[in-house]
Amino acid sequence: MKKEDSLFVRTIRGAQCDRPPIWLMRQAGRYLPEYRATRAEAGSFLDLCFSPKLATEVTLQPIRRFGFDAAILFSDILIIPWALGQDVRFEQGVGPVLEPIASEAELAALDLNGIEDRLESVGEAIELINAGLGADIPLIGFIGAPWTLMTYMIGGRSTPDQGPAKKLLLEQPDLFFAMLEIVEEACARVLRMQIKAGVDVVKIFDSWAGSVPMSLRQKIVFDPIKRIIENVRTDAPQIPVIAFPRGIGASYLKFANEVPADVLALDQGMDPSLFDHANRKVALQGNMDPMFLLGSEAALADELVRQRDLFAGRSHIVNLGHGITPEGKIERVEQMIAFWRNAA
Ligand code: 1CP
Repeated sequence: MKKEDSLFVRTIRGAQCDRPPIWLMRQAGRYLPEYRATRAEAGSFLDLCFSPKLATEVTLQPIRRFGFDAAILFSDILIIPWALGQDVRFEQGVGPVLEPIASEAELAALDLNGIEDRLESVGEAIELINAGLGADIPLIGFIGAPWTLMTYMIGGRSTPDQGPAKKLLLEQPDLFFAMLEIVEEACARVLRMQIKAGVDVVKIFDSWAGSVPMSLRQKIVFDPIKRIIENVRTDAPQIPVIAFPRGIGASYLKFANEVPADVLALDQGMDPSLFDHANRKVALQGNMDPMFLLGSEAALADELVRQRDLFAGRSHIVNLGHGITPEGKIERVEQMIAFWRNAA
Protein backbone atom coordinates (compact mmCIF):
# COMPACT_ATOMS: atom_id res chain seq x y z
CA MET A 1 0.00 0.00 0.00
CA LYS A 2 1.24 3.49 -0.80
CA LYS A 3 0.97 6.13 1.92
CA GLU A 4 -1.15 8.13 -0.54
CA ASP A 5 -3.80 5.37 -0.22
CA SER A 6 -3.85 5.43 3.59
CA LEU A 7 -7.00 6.43 5.47
CA PHE A 8 -5.19 9.54 6.70
CA VAL A 9 -4.06 10.89 3.32
CA ARG A 10 -7.30 9.90 1.57
CA THR A 11 -9.26 11.86 4.16
CA ILE A 12 -6.97 14.86 3.67
CA ARG A 13 -7.64 14.66 -0.08
CA GLY A 14 -11.38 14.82 0.59
CA ALA A 15 -12.33 11.17 -0.03
CA GLN A 16 -15.41 9.73 1.72
CA CYS A 17 -14.09 7.05 4.12
CA ASP A 18 -15.77 4.60 6.51
CA ARG A 19 -14.46 6.38 9.58
CA PRO A 20 -12.24 9.37 10.34
CA PRO A 21 -8.51 8.78 10.92
CA ILE A 22 -7.24 9.29 14.48
CA TRP A 23 -4.02 10.61 15.95
CA LEU A 24 -3.23 12.84 18.96
CA MET A 25 -1.00 15.84 19.39
CA ARG A 26 1.82 14.80 21.77
CA GLN A 27 0.82 11.16 21.32
CA ALA A 28 4.39 10.26 22.27
CA GLY A 29 4.82 11.79 25.69
CA ARG A 30 4.81 11.59 29.42
CA TYR A 31 1.32 10.06 29.83
CA LEU A 32 2.87 6.80 28.50
CA PRO A 33 4.97 4.68 30.92
CA GLU A 34 7.05 3.35 28.01
CA TYR A 35 7.87 6.96 27.00
CA ARG A 36 8.98 7.78 30.55
CA ALA A 37 11.24 4.72 30.53
CA THR A 38 12.92 5.64 27.22
CA ARG A 39 13.15 9.29 28.31
CA ALA A 40 15.00 8.19 31.50
CA GLU A 41 17.36 6.04 29.42
CA ALA A 42 18.15 8.97 27.10
CA GLY A 43 19.27 11.37 29.83
CA SER A 44 18.40 14.83 28.53
CA PHE A 45 15.40 15.68 26.37
CA LEU A 46 17.66 16.90 23.54
CA ASP A 47 19.61 13.62 23.69
CA LEU A 48 16.30 11.86 23.13
CA CYS A 49 15.49 14.12 20.15
CA PHE A 50 18.94 13.63 18.61
CA SER A 51 19.28 9.86 19.07
CA PRO A 52 17.80 8.32 15.89
CA LYS A 53 17.30 4.99 17.67
CA LEU A 54 15.53 6.40 20.74
CA ALA A 55 13.52 8.99 18.78
CA THR A 56 12.33 6.13 16.55
CA GLU A 57 11.39 4.06 19.59
CA VAL A 58 9.22 6.80 21.16
CA THR A 59 7.64 7.70 17.80
CA LEU A 60 6.53 4.07 17.37
CA GLN A 61 5.36 3.50 20.97
CA PRO A 62 1.88 5.05 20.61
CA ILE A 63 1.41 3.34 17.22
CA ARG A 64 2.13 -0.05 18.77
CA ARG A 65 -0.06 0.57 21.80
CA PHE A 66 -3.09 2.24 20.17
CA GLY A 67 -2.80 1.68 16.42
CA PHE A 68 -3.16 5.38 15.54
CA ASP A 69 -3.66 6.19 11.85
CA ALA A 70 -0.62 8.50 11.65
CA ALA A 71 2.74 8.74 13.42
CA ILE A 72 4.41 12.05 14.25
CA LEU A 73 8.17 12.37 14.24
CA PHE A 74 9.45 12.64 17.79
CA SER A 75 11.38 15.89 17.99
CA ASP A 76 10.67 19.43 19.14
CA ILE A 77 10.04 22.79 17.53
CA LEU A 78 13.01 24.24 19.44
CA ILE A 79 15.62 22.20 17.58
CA ILE A 80 15.48 24.97 14.95
CA PRO A 81 16.88 27.70 17.24
CA TRP A 82 19.38 25.09 18.46
CA ALA A 83 20.45 24.36 14.87
CA LEU A 84 20.78 28.11 14.23
CA GLY A 85 23.35 28.17 17.02
CA GLN A 86 21.27 29.51 19.91
CA ASP A 87 21.88 27.90 23.29
CA VAL A 88 18.81 25.71 24.05
CA ARG A 89 18.30 23.46 27.09
CA PHE A 90 15.30 21.69 28.60
CA GLU A 91 15.17 21.87 32.38
CA GLN A 92 13.16 19.52 34.53
CA GLY A 93 10.12 21.32 35.92
CA VAL A 94 10.85 24.52 33.92
CA GLY A 95 10.69 23.51 30.26
CA PRO A 96 12.80 25.08 27.54
CA VAL A 97 15.51 27.59 28.50
CA LEU A 98 17.24 29.59 25.72
CA GLU A 99 19.84 32.36 25.70
CA PRO A 100 17.49 35.23 24.73
CA ILE A 101 18.14 37.26 21.59
CA ALA A 102 17.70 41.00 22.09
CA SER A 103 20.28 42.77 19.91
CA GLU A 104 21.56 42.96 16.36
CA ALA A 105 24.82 41.30 17.40
CA GLU A 106 22.96 38.33 18.89
CA LEU A 107 20.84 38.05 15.76
CA ALA A 108 23.95 38.18 13.57
CA ALA A 109 25.36 35.20 15.46
CA LEU A 110 22.58 32.95 14.14
CA ASP A 111 23.90 30.79 11.32
CA LEU A 112 21.66 29.45 8.56
CA ASN A 113 24.53 27.79 6.71
CA GLY A 114 24.70 24.09 7.38
CA ILE A 115 21.48 23.94 9.39
CA GLU A 116 20.55 20.74 7.53
CA ASP A 117 23.88 19.15 8.49
CA ARG A 118 23.37 19.97 12.15
CA LEU A 119 20.02 18.17 11.99
CA GLU A 120 21.37 15.11 10.20
CA SER A 121 20.27 12.83 13.05
CA VAL A 122 16.65 13.91 12.47
CA GLY A 123 16.87 12.71 8.87
CA GLU A 124 18.31 9.41 10.13
CA ALA A 125 15.44 9.06 12.61
CA ILE A 126 12.91 9.63 9.78
CA GLU A 127 14.50 6.79 7.76
CA LEU A 128 14.52 4.44 10.77
CA ILE A 129 10.91 5.28 11.66
CA ASN A 130 9.78 4.58 8.11
CA ALA A 131 11.53 1.20 8.22
CA GLY A 132 9.53 0.32 11.36
CA LEU A 133 6.14 1.80 10.40
CA GLY A 134 3.37 -0.10 8.65
CA ALA A 135 3.00 0.70 4.95
CA ASP A 136 -0.43 2.18 5.67
CA ILE A 137 0.66 4.59 8.44
CA PRO A 138 1.94 7.97 7.22
CA LEU A 139 4.64 9.86 9.10
CA ILE A 140 4.07 13.52 9.96
CA GLY A 141 7.05 15.88 10.07
CA PHE A 142 6.72 19.32 11.66
CA ILE A 143 8.13 22.71 12.50
CA GLY A 144 7.08 25.55 14.76
CA ALA A 145 5.97 28.62 12.79
CA PRO A 146 8.30 31.65 12.96
CA TRP A 147 6.20 33.64 15.46
CA THR A 148 5.93 30.75 17.93
CA LEU A 149 9.67 29.99 17.64
CA MET A 150 10.46 33.66 18.16
CA THR A 151 8.42 33.83 21.38
CA TYR A 152 10.95 31.34 22.82
CA MET A 153 14.01 32.76 21.04
CA ILE A 154 13.30 36.28 22.32
CA GLY A 155 11.72 35.41 25.68
CA GLY A 156 14.27 32.73 26.55
CA ARG A 157 11.52 30.46 27.87
CA SER A 158 7.79 29.83 27.81
CA THR A 159 6.19 33.22 28.47
CA PRO A 160 2.57 33.44 29.63
CA ASP A 161 1.62 36.36 27.35
CA GLN A 162 4.52 36.26 24.88
CA GLY A 163 5.39 39.70 26.31
CA PRO A 164 9.10 39.84 25.43
CA ALA A 165 8.49 38.99 21.74
CA LYS A 166 5.67 41.55 21.52
CA LYS A 167 7.83 44.18 23.19
CA LEU A 168 10.63 43.64 20.66
CA LEU A 169 8.09 43.77 17.83
CA LEU A 170 6.73 47.12 19.00
CA GLU A 171 10.01 48.72 20.13
CA GLN A 172 12.45 47.41 17.50
CA PRO A 173 10.39 46.33 14.48
CA ASP A 174 13.43 46.32 12.17
CA LEU A 175 15.25 43.85 14.38
CA PHE A 176 12.06 41.80 14.81
CA PHE A 177 11.41 41.50 11.07
CA ALA A 178 15.08 40.79 10.28
CA MET A 179 14.85 37.90 12.72
CA LEU A 180 11.54 36.73 11.25
CA GLU A 181 13.19 36.48 7.85
CA ILE A 182 16.00 34.26 9.15
CA VAL A 183 13.67 32.03 11.16
CA GLU A 184 11.28 31.68 8.21
CA GLU A 185 14.12 30.56 5.94
CA ALA A 186 15.27 28.07 8.59
CA CYS A 187 11.71 26.70 8.89
CA ALA A 188 11.41 26.14 5.13
CA ARG A 189 14.83 24.47 4.94
CA VAL A 190 14.10 22.12 7.83
CA LEU A 191 10.74 21.08 6.35
CA ARG A 192 12.40 20.45 2.98
CA MET A 193 15.02 18.32 4.73
CA GLN A 194 12.30 16.31 6.54
CA ILE A 195 10.39 15.77 3.27
CA LYS A 196 13.57 14.66 1.52
CA ALA A 197 14.24 12.18 4.34
CA GLY A 198 10.78 10.68 3.91
CA VAL A 199 7.95 12.29 5.90
CA ASP A 200 4.56 11.96 4.16
CA VAL A 201 2.73 14.96 5.64
CA VAL A 202 3.95 18.12 7.40
CA LYS A 203 2.43 20.18 10.17
CA ILE A 204 3.16 23.81 11.05
CA PHE A 205 2.54 24.58 14.73
CA ASP A 206 1.81 28.23 15.46
CA SER A 207 0.86 27.57 19.06
CA TRP A 208 0.99 31.24 20.12
CA ALA A 209 -0.61 32.75 16.98
CA GLY A 210 -3.52 33.97 19.10
CA SER A 211 -1.36 36.44 20.99
CA VAL A 212 -0.43 38.40 17.86
CA PRO A 213 -2.57 41.58 17.69
CA MET A 214 -5.29 41.37 15.02
CA SER A 215 -3.77 44.17 12.96
CA LEU A 216 -0.42 42.31 12.73
CA ARG A 217 -1.63 38.75 12.09
CA GLN A 218 -1.33 39.12 8.34
CA LYS A 219 2.36 40.02 8.47
CA ILE A 220 3.43 37.80 11.35
CA VAL A 221 1.20 34.73 11.11
CA PHE A 222 -0.54 34.37 7.72
CA ASP A 223 2.15 35.58 5.29
CA PRO A 224 5.15 33.67 6.74
CA ILE A 225 3.17 30.39 6.91
CA LYS A 226 1.93 30.94 3.35
CA ARG A 227 5.46 31.57 2.08
CA ILE A 228 6.83 28.50 3.88
CA ILE A 229 4.15 26.31 2.27
CA GLU A 230 4.85 27.77 -1.17
CA ASN A 231 8.57 27.28 -0.64
CA VAL A 232 8.34 23.58 0.26
CA ARG A 233 5.87 22.96 -2.57
CA THR A 234 8.35 24.06 -5.23
CA ASP A 235 10.04 20.67 -4.74
CA ALA A 236 7.15 18.70 -3.23
CA PRO A 237 3.98 20.02 -4.89
CA GLN A 238 1.75 17.25 -3.50
CA ILE A 239 2.91 17.23 0.13
CA PRO A 240 -0.13 17.54 2.43
CA VAL A 241 0.23 20.40 4.92
CA ILE A 242 -1.59 20.73 8.25
CA ALA A 243 -1.64 24.25 9.72
CA PHE A 244 -2.29 24.94 13.41
CA PRO A 245 -2.58 28.67 14.13
CA ARG A 246 -3.82 28.19 17.68
CA GLY A 247 -6.15 30.66 19.35
CA ILE A 248 -6.91 32.98 16.40
CA GLY A 249 -10.70 32.65 16.69
CA ALA A 250 -12.78 34.16 13.91
CA SER A 251 -9.69 35.35 12.00
CA TYR A 252 -9.16 31.66 11.14
CA LEU A 253 -11.62 32.20 8.26
CA LYS A 254 -9.28 34.71 6.64
CA PHE A 255 -6.37 32.33 7.26
CA ALA A 256 -8.34 29.52 5.54
CA ASN A 257 -8.98 31.72 2.52
CA GLU A 258 -5.40 32.90 2.15
CA VAL A 259 -3.09 30.13 3.37
CA PRO A 260 -3.02 27.07 1.11
CA ALA A 261 -2.88 24.38 3.82
CA ASP A 262 -4.69 21.10 3.11
CA VAL A 263 -5.81 20.60 6.69
CA LEU A 264 -6.77 23.19 9.28
CA ALA A 265 -6.11 21.98 12.82
CA LEU A 266 -8.65 23.52 15.20
CA ASP A 267 -8.11 24.33 18.85
CA GLN A 268 -10.94 23.62 21.28
CA GLY A 269 -12.30 27.16 21.01
CA MET A 270 -13.15 26.80 17.30
CA ASP A 271 -16.43 25.77 15.69
CA PRO A 272 -16.02 23.85 12.39
CA SER A 273 -19.07 25.60 10.90
CA LEU A 274 -16.92 28.75 10.50
CA PHE A 275 -15.29 27.05 7.50
CA ASP A 276 -18.62 26.58 5.71
CA HIS A 277 -18.00 30.24 4.75
CA ALA A 278 -14.50 29.60 3.35
CA ASN A 279 -13.78 30.06 -0.37
CA ARG A 280 -12.58 26.45 -0.69
CA LYS A 281 -13.20 23.01 0.77
CA VAL A 282 -10.61 21.98 3.33
CA ALA A 283 -10.17 19.07 5.74
CA LEU A 284 -10.50 19.89 9.45
CA GLN A 285 -8.60 18.38 12.35
CA GLY A 286 -9.77 18.69 15.87
CA ASN A 287 -10.63 19.61 18.41
CA MET A 288 -11.64 17.88 21.63
CA ASP A 289 -10.44 19.58 24.79
CA PRO A 290 -7.58 17.42 26.18
CA MET A 291 -9.16 17.86 29.65
CA PHE A 292 -11.71 15.17 28.74
CA LEU A 293 -8.87 12.62 28.86
CA LEU A 294 -8.47 13.36 32.58
CA GLY A 295 -12.10 13.00 33.65
CA SER A 296 -14.76 10.33 33.98
CA GLU A 297 -15.82 7.77 31.39
CA ALA A 298 -19.31 9.33 31.28
CA ALA A 299 -18.03 12.86 30.68
CA LEU A 300 -15.85 11.67 27.80
CA ALA A 301 -18.69 9.58 26.33
CA ASP A 302 -20.92 12.70 26.16
CA GLU A 303 -18.16 14.81 24.65
CA LEU A 304 -17.40 12.23 21.95
CA VAL A 305 -21.02 12.31 20.79
CA ARG A 306 -20.86 16.10 20.73
CA GLN A 307 -17.66 15.97 18.65
CA ARG A 308 -19.20 13.49 16.22
CA ASP A 309 -22.19 15.79 15.68
CA LEU A 310 -19.95 18.86 15.39
CA PHE A 311 -17.87 17.36 12.55
CA ALA A 312 -20.64 15.36 10.84
CA GLY A 313 -20.57 15.69 7.04
CA ARG A 314 -17.07 17.20 6.97
CA SER A 315 -13.62 15.81 6.03
CA HIS A 316 -12.49 15.22 9.60
CA ILE A 317 -9.31 14.02 11.27
CA VAL A 318 -9.91 13.12 14.90
CA ASN A 319 -7.56 14.86 17.32
CA LEU A 320 -7.46 17.16 20.33
CA GLY A 321 -7.55 20.95 20.44
CA HIS A 322 -4.04 20.90 21.96
CA GLY A 323 -1.54 18.25 23.12
CA ILE A 324 -2.46 15.48 25.54
CA THR A 325 -1.14 16.38 28.98
CA PRO A 326 1.13 14.17 31.14
CA GLU A 327 -1.94 13.46 33.33
CA GLY A 328 -3.94 12.09 30.35
CA LYS A 329 -5.39 8.67 31.19
CA ILE A 330 -4.61 5.73 28.94
CA GLU A 331 -8.12 4.26 29.49
CA ARG A 332 -9.67 7.47 28.18
CA VAL A 333 -7.47 7.38 25.06
CA GLU A 334 -8.63 3.78 24.53
CA GLN A 335 -12.26 4.82 25.01
CA MET A 336 -11.86 7.64 22.50
CA ILE A 337 -10.31 5.35 19.88
CA ALA A 338 -12.98 2.66 20.37
CA PHE A 339 -15.73 5.27 19.94
CA TRP A 340 -14.39 6.55 16.63
CA ARG A 341 -13.60 3.09 15.25
CA ASN A 342 -17.27 2.22 15.75
CA ALA A 343 -18.67 5.61 14.76
CA ALA A 344 -19.27 4.89 11.07
O1 1CP B 1 10.69 15.85 29.25
C1 1CP B 1 9.81 15.74 28.37
O2 1CP B 1 9.43 14.64 28.00
C2 1CP B 1 9.33 17.06 27.85
C3 1CP B 1 7.99 17.13 27.19
C4 1CP B 1 8.08 17.39 25.70
C5 1CP B 1 7.68 16.50 24.68
C6 1CP B 1 7.07 15.14 24.84
C7 1CP B 1 8.62 18.54 25.07
C8 1CP B 1 9.25 19.71 25.72
N1 1CP B 1 8.53 18.37 23.69
C9 1CP B 1 7.97 17.15 23.42
C10 1CP B 1 7.78 16.58 22.08
C11 1CP B 1 7.08 17.39 21.07
N2 1CP B 1 6.95 18.76 21.06
C12 1CP B 1 6.48 16.88 19.91
C13 1CP B 1 6.60 15.40 19.54
C14 1CP B 1 5.66 14.68 18.78
C15 1CP B 1 4.30 14.37 19.41
O3 1CP B 1 3.39 15.22 19.25
O4 1CP B 1 4.14 13.29 19.97
C16 1CP B 1 5.91 17.97 19.22
C17 1CP B 1 5.10 17.96 17.94
C18 1CP B 1 6.23 19.14 19.96
C19 1CP B 1 5.88 20.50 19.53
C20 1CP B 1 6.06 21.64 20.47
N3 1CP B 1 7.06 21.86 21.36
C21 1CP B 1 5.19 22.76 20.50
C22 1CP B 1 4.02 22.97 19.58
C23 1CP B 1 2.81 22.22 19.97
C24 1CP B 1 2.12 22.65 21.24
O5 1CP B 1 2.04 21.84 22.14
O6 1CP B 1 1.64 23.81 21.27
C25 1CP B 1 5.68 23.64 21.46
C26 1CP B 1 5.08 24.99 21.85
C27 1CP B 1 6.88 23.07 22.01
C28 1CP B 1 7.78 23.68 23.01
C29 1CP B 1 8.03 22.83 24.19
N4 1CP B 1 8.63 21.61 24.14
C30 1CP B 1 8.65 21.04 25.39
C31 1CP B 1 8.05 21.97 26.29
C32 1CP B 1 7.87 21.75 27.75
C33 1CP B 1 7.67 23.09 25.53
C34 1CP B 1 7.04 24.36 26.05
C35 1CP B 1 5.56 24.36 25.98
C36 1CP B 1 4.99 25.67 26.50
O7 1CP B 1 5.61 26.74 26.34
O8 1CP B 1 3.91 25.61 27.08
